[in-house]
Amino acid sequence: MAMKVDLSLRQPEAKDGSAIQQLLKEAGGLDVNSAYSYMLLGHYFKDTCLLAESGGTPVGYVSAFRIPGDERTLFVWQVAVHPTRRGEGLARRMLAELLRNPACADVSLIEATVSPSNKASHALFQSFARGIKAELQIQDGYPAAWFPDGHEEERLYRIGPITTFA
Ligand code: 9YT
Repeated sequence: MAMKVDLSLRQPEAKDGSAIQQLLKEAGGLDVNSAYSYMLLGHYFKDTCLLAESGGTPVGYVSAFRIPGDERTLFVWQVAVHPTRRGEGLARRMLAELLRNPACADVSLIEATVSPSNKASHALFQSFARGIKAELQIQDGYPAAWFPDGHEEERLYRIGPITTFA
């Protein structure tokens, strides 16, 4: 087995957009959005996004934003981990790091949508909620019928109240 180079976590920048899109392609199971959308996130939402790199290559990524008009809620858009770096707790580490960021100091609720086949995100949010003794509610989100192309439904996950990272 190849030696694993240490990980570093940092905020993404606009210029990381193409490499992040490539990570999403390799990670599988998530929507591969345009490189441009990852550039926008790195440009305008960098405070609430996180990139994990190994040897300068992205191996983990979390995108999130504070909901306009409801700034205490952090919407976690995508949590992606490269197949070669699964099972190391990287997703959890990125989420915790994000919440520790001063930009998230007064966040008290996490929302995300997760499709039924996305077992990794389901397990992540379930164990994350348990770890901080918060409640996890799973509600209807976006039904499959709203998507054009055989996309699964997206169920709405809500985790709160969050106090541990305050
Ligand atoms: C938390 C997370 O990664 N959700 C995925 C939402 C959606 N299926 C997407 O953007 O891939």
